[in-house]
Amino acid sequence: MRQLRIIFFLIAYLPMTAWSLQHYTVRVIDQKPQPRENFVQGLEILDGYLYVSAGNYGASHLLRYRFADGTLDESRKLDVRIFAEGLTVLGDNIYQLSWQNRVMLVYRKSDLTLVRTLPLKGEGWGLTHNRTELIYGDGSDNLYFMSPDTARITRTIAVTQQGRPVKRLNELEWVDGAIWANVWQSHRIVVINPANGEVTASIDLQGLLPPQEYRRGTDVLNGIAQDPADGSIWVTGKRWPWLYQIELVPTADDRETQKNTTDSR
Ligand SMILES: [Ca+2]
Repeated sequence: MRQLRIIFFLIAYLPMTAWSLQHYTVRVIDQKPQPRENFVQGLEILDGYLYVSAGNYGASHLLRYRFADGTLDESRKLDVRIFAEGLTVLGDNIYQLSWQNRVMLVYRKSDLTLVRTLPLKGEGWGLTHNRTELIYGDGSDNLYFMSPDTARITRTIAVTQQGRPVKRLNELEWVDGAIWANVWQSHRIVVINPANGEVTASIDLQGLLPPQEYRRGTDVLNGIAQDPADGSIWVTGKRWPWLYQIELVPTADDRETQKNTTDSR
C-alpha cells in the first residue's frame, strides 16, 4: 500500500513540478545584416528602430538604426572609461548599463542626449523592462527590479532551473510576460517566470551562426529583441554579421522524457 502511495505521488505530483521544463531549438525565419564591429550587449526594437548597445572600452556606443533597412539613424560614443552593457527603452528615455562603472546612463529618446545617471550597487549585465520597472542583472543568478525614477530596487528574484541557480544571466528581453535571458558563454536562452525566478523553458541555439561566418573576434550569442509591431523575435551575438528572426521548435521536454522512461520499464 505504501509503495502504491509513493507511485501515485510520483505520477501525480512530480511531473507538475520538477519536470515542467520545456526544451526548444529554433528555426530561422529571416535574417538582416548588422555591422560586424558591434560587440552587442543590448538589443531592443521599438517603433521601427533597432537600438543597440555596443560594449568594450574605447568602442562603447549607443546606436539607433532604422530597422527596415539597417540605416544608422543616431549614435553616441561613450567615454573611453565606460564599458557599455544592456539597454532598454522605457517612456521617453533610453537606459544603458555600464559594466563596472557603477552607473546606469539615461538618455532622452528623441535625440540621444545624456540627461542623467542612476547609481548601481554592482556590475551591470543585461537590461529590459516590464512596462513599469527596469529589470537588470549583474552576472549572478539575481535579477533586480528597479524604479526608473528613483533607482530604488523594488524586488530581487533568484533564477533557478529545477532548483539549481542559473548564473551569468546576460542580455535580457521581456517577451509576453516572461523574461528571456542569454546565459553568458553558452548557446542557450532561458525563459524565466518573473514571479518566482523559475526557468520554464530552455532554448538551444547551437549552430545558429554558421561556421563559415566566424572571423577573428566573433564572440558568443548575446542579444534578444521582440518587435512589438508583430511579436517577432530577433537574436544576434557579439560581433555577429547577422540578426536572425527565430521561431521556437519544441523538442522532447523532461516531462516527456520521464513518461517515456516509465513506459519502457
Ligand atoms: Ca533585449
